[in-house]
Amino acid sequence: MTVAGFALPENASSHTDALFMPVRIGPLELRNRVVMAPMTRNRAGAADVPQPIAAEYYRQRATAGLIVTEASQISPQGKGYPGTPGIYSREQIAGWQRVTDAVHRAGGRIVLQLWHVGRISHPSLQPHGALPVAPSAIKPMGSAKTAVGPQPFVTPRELETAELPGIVESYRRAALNAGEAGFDGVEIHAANGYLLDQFLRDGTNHRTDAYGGSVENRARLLLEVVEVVSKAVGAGRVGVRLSPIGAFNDMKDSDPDALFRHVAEKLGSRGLAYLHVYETDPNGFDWAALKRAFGGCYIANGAYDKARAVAVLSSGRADLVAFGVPFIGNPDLVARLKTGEQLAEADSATFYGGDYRGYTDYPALA
Ligand code: 8OZ
Repeated sequence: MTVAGFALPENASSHTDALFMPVRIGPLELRNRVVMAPMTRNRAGAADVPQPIAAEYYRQRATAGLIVTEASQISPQGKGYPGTPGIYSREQIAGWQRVTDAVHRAGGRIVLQLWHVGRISHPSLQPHGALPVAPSAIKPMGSAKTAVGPQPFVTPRELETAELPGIVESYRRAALNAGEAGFDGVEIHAANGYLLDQFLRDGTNHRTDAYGGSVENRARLLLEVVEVVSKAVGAGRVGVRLSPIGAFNDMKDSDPDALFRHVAEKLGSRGLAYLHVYETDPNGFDWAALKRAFGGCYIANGAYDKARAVAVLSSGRADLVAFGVPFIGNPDLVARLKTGEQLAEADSATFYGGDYRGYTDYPALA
């Protein structure tokens, strides 16, 4: 992994400069260290095609050093919510091309987040009403978000070992599609209780084959995906997102320190663009040790405000910081962080689904 221009100059005129220093990640030149975090917005159209309004939404936010798109299913089986976009059909590639063109014309950089939801789905969202699939037949607590509202989760079908090469192949294909759609890279979503995270953590993985049991075995599927995706688009264009202690989607692990140290070390040897970490509790885990284990570019995420972002960069504990909700209400978040301008509050009623309202109608400051 190459990260040039990485160290912050000793004579930076103010610590806030840390956020606005350009950085090179693999082949990508980023204009600042403010990342737009991936956020599900549920506004894709028929056949899970991103609509023209998505191009407008991302273009408005193109002053981010890097945009990570909303999670996008790599296959029909990978879908778990209404209105999420895919990256497996010609129409979806064409829809995403509008997005990457708009962001690039505005001078921005954008990577696509590759997603398979595993058990966080419902037969009504699956091809032919099939059961969702997972490492083990363990039903999550809670409800799936279906087209007709919340429905209790069902017990997923345990994937056969012989099916796993097909899943890996879907990731490879999706990464190639992302390249064709003009993305600068891809982020493999291995966080928040979706399929790859379900394999990593032992609350959801009770397998007895080579993909379950030891931390080495539980990390195997993720590392196979990283391998083929890196071959497809170049390791320097591949990031991975983790959430080591996130409980969302009914997740737990008996020893997250050991598991994620192993995962970070293995990922660190692959020449990846970055590791993107959802730090769900700033004090609940040794994030610095995770960055050291990885050894490359680390993107911190999790309710950061300007002061904490500047502090985490200045301390060397992270190299970039991703902001989520602040980017919804503030398309010009980078400018507002720079000037110290007041941030607009985003309306959570329009986070998931709907139209342009709460999506492309948040103004930038004049
Ligand atoms: C919120 C609602 C639906 C999906 C994640 C992709 O948490 C998601 C997601 C978040 O990673």
